[in-house]
Amino acid sequence: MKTNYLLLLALLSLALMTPASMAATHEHGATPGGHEMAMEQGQMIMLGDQVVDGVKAEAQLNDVKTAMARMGMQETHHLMFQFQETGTGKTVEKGTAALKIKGPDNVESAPISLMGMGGHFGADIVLGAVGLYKFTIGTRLMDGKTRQFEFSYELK
Ligand SMILES: [Cu+2]
Repeated sequence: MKTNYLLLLALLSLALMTPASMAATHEHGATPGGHEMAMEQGQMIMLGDQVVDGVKAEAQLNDVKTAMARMGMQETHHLMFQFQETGTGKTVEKGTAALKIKGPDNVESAPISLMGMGGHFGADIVLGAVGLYKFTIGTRLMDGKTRQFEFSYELK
């Protein structure tokens, strides 16, 4: 009984901490320059872009280790993707996306669902060891088609 209560408390505090972590990571859609906010927090790393079947995905990694550690959280990076219809140049805001991370140990993570947040999709992730990371992103966006994008990053 007591254990359950403690677990509930832990879950509640987790739920309460999520918005704080998001705010610390960057501003989501509150201003048109949301990404400039992000640049003030740690290092912004561009991972390039890739076009698949009429959609361009642009990936950015934001080093948030210091801000997260200050809040007692273990996440080291905010990974975000911006999708654009190549035909119209329009930013895709709706749809679902999931991420898999393969780390230097060559083990692929379970899918992490990405949250749509003011023009981009993102997640706070842990890159715990130096080495090469492969990010595989599966999407189902505006037209209901599935697409897969791949990015990589070497953590030094
Ligand atoms: Cu984000």
